[in-house]
This record gives sequence, structure tokens and C-alpha cells, in this order.
Amino acid sequence: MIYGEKTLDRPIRIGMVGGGRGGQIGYIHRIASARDFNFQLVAGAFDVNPERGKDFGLNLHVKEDRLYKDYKEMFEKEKTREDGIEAVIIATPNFLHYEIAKAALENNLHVVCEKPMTFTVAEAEDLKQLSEKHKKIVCTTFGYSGYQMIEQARQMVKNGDLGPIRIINMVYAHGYHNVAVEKHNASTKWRVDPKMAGPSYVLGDVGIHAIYLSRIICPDLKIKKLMCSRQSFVKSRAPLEDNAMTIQEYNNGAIGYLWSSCVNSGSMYGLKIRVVGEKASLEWNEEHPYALSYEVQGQPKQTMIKGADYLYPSAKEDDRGATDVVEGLFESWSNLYARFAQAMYAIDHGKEYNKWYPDVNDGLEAVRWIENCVKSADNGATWVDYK
Ligand code: INS
Repeated sequence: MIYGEKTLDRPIRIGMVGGGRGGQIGYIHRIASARDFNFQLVAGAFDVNPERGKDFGLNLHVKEDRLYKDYKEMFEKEKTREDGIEAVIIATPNFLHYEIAKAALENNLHVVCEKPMTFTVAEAEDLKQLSEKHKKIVCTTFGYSGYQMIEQARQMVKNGDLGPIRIINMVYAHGYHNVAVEKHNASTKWRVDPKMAGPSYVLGDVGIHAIYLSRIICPDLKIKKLMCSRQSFVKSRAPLEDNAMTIQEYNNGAIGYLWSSCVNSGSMYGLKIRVVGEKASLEWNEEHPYALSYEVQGQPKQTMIKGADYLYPSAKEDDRGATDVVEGLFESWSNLYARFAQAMYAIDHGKEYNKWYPDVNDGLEAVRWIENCVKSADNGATWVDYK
């Protein structure tokens, strides 16, 4: 149970790049990081337009002399201060993730980076090496993974409650971009431009959230080969896809299916995962994130809810209220940010941190998955050995 008391001596000083006015994701980063006194936002380069970025930063109560024109100036000036930033949040379009994360690590800063972490596996491997060299961590915001019922699902699979896993059925298919909304929506415009988004759109924008959940829930399953077919239903988005179907085979003989889409007309919430074992199945749906369905063959369906006594102990650690208090995405992100803070603190103080969180390896593996999907799709949707 979390009561909101501090867990560190003091909040970690953090700066933010991107995430300014009009951005989709900056607000949840700021709110989740500030929870439970884990981080204090003290500096920023919030916008490609420095004037607008400064104005925005002042409205967040960031001091004027710590509002910078870009990340380069921020890293340069902050390192000369005794109270300089110790970590940075990267909430920019994808094409800037790698160069900013690299510069941050080279300036001995911890990193919280939006997904996908980089365009290529080679860049992601480079960040991993830099992170090891500088002893600074890279966290990736797979923000749906901090829900308590995801941890419950992980424990149930680990404890054999489902029996051997056979099938993982995943969907992240929303309908908000069923037509060319990018014509008037800046935060969609860059997502469909390969120069800014990278080699994929929906695979990297939404599909990898489901892939990460499957990694957390079924950590022993490793992809052996996959096949992906991708489409651009809004023609102007080609070569980037607005819809994709992936089938993947795992080392233990299990099979996974993922539908990634932004053209699933009428769908308001897109993310679901169903894990099917020999005895029973689990299903989690973003629309009711505090609940987890447990269906044992031959028995009535059960719905487990967060905070309940019957959950595994680790699934109750992040509860923030009474059992009947609904928690949502901001709590999920806060739980992750709390782990990021503790992991940063641990490494800076030569201690071990054992709880899982989306780290540089997870960022790297997500980029590897995208790369394999794109390779398969561009090869005419053929099976590729997973590399
Ligand atoms: C989606 C959703 C995801 C985010 C994607 C966005 O609409 O909000 O959480 O990662 O970038 O396109």
C-alpha cells in the first residue's frame, strides 16, 4: 500500500525535453514523476519554439534561468550548477530520442525516454552500452505496465495458475486516426512521417505497449520467428502503416497474435491482452484496468480487482486507496516513476534494486520487435527468424 510518504532522502532533480503545450504526453510525465516526492521538475526545454517553451515552463513554475532553448544548452548549463539536474525526461517525437538520450548519458544523467526508444537496434544497443559505461539508467515509458493487475497476471503465470502458456492474444487497435486527422493535428502529423516517427507507425506507437505487457506477464517466452502484414488504409501514410497484423511463435511452442491499429473505427480504448494456458486464461482490458478476468475451464468466470485480499502480495504493493477506489493510467505511470526513482537512487548509491521496470533492455527489445515486423512485412509478409 502506498500512503504517499517519501521513499528517497529528497526528490531527484529532473529536466524535461519536449512535452510542451500541444504535446500529447508531457502532462502525464510531469504528474506521475512528481507523485510521492520522487522527482522535482527544475529545468526544461519544452518546445522547438524556445519562446513558447519558456512561456510554458514559467506556467509550470520552473525558474526562468532554467528554461533553455534546447537540450544542448540545458545539459551544458545544468552541469555547472551544484543543484543541476540528475535525470531527464525525453518526451519529443521519436527521431530525437536517440540523440538526446545519448547526450544525456554522456553528461551522466539518468534518462526516462518515450517509446520507441530509438529507430534502430544498433542505436538501442549503443544506448545500452553507454548506460553501462556511465552507470546511469534508461527507463522507457511503457505506461500501461504499472497497473497492479499486470503484476497479478505476472504472478499467476509464474505460479502456474494457468498451466503451460499456449496462446497470447493481443490487441492495441484504436479508431482515432481512421481518416487523415494528421492534416490538422500536429501530434499525429509527425507520427505518420518516417523521418520523424521511424520505420513504423502503429507497430511502434501502440503495438509495442502490448508486446511489453506480454514480456512482463510471460517473461520466459522468447519469440523464435514472426510474420507481419502491414497496411496504409489512409494512402498518404505509406510507407508507414496504420494497421498491422503480427503472428509470432515462441520457444516453448506457444503462439502470439497482435493486431496494431489506429483505424479500428469506433474503438475508443484499444489495448487488451489475453493469455491462454492449458488450464485457464487471463484477460486484461485497458477499459477496466483495475480488473483481471480469470477463467478456469469448466468453472464460472471470475473477475479479480485491484487491492483485494486474494491477490498475490506483490500485486498489492502499489495500491493507493480502498479496494473500491478506481485507479487509472496516472496511477500506473506513478507506480513506474516510483520504481524509476528507486532504481536511479540505488545505482547512484551502489545498491541493488530488484523490482522490474521498463528499462534499457526492454526499450531495445521493443525496437528489435519493430525491426523484425517491418522486415517481414516489407518482404511480402513472410516468416522471419527473430534476430
Ligand atoms: C496512443 C496512446 C499511447 C501512446 C501513443 C498514442 O494514442 O495514447 O499510450 O503511447 O503514442 O498514439
